[in-house]
Amino acid sequence: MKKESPVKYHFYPSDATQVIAHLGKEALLQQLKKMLLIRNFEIRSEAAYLQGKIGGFFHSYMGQEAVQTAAVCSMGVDQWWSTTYRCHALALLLGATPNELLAELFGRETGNAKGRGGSMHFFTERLLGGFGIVGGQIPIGTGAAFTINYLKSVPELKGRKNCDVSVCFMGDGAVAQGSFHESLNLASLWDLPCIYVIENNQWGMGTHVNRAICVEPIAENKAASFNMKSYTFDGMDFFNCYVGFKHVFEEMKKTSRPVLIEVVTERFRGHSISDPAVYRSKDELNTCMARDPLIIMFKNLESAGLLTEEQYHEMDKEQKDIVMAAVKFADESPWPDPITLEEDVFAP
Ligand SMILES: Cc1ncc(C[n+]2csc(CCOP(=O)(O)OP(=O)(O)O)c2C)c(N)n1
Repeated sequence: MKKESPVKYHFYPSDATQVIAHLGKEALLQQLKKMLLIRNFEIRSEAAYLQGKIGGFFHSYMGQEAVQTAAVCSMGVDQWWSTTYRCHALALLLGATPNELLAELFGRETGNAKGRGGSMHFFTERLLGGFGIVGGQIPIGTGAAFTINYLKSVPELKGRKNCDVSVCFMGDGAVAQGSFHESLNLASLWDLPCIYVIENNQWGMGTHVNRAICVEPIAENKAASFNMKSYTFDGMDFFNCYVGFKHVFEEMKKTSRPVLIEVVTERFRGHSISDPAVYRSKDELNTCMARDPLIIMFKNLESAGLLTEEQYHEMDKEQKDIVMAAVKFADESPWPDPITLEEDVFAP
């Protein structure tokens, strides 16, 4: 059960009007389109799961769309990225196609990991995964940041293609893991350009964050013990996340100092598809869904005269059609040939 939560967050200051002027109409519509693609992807895959077309674990990113969309928009695809099992959105944002991701969920040969990984293990050239172990990606993201510095410091490797930063997303539940503390300690000691992002969606499975983590706001309280700067963003507001991530990114390119960010957000579904979320009342859910990140973005664009409600629904329908076509593609794709079962297995 949830306890009363009097947490006072200090969000990084932002002004939607300035972001609208800075990014311009086309770029903003592209971002909204991406958020609509993610939402439709989650809705249609959930339906396919309930029809028995998908097996295994399934964790929806619905409600959190603004966070990773803004992060990728502000830093560009070409960084190192790592995240949890809640990885559908990040894979889409980093260029994986709806076809290959749906096929992966369906366990088909045409899938993103040839049908072997499923929902929790999407990857792209820059996405190091999709991790099922809570906190498992934190040392990986830290190692990627180490690589960035290493490539810069070894003269023979200086010509190699490199990134500016490593961005490592985690849930609030991961903060209590040892891997969090070891990683942030080393990142600070070694000046690693790693942006650690806690997506605080208030719950770790059915346990409310204020029953699991002893200090809140989390980043604000924890960062000092790693000699890091901290920031807090409003995860339901694309504009706030965009301004905050952009600031951190530009600062890190100059300092190479790691940073701890807490993004306050909400998941609109249970922890996973098999969680009916009875620990959260209907009223609580309605309150958080009233701050739907897609609607907040739409309302801002509408009041700036960049989008009408009709155009918004058209965009939504376009993205729905793309996802429906991907569901068909997945459904018609072949199963992996059993003879290939031992391919890509590295264990001796
Ligand atoms: C090391 C480890 N312990 C426990 C689990 C079981 N488990 C899976 S998800 C989860 C909750 C994590 O919550 P949080 O980090 O807040 O992420 P969210 O699911 O809210 O995005 C737990 C305890 C696990 N996968 N790995």
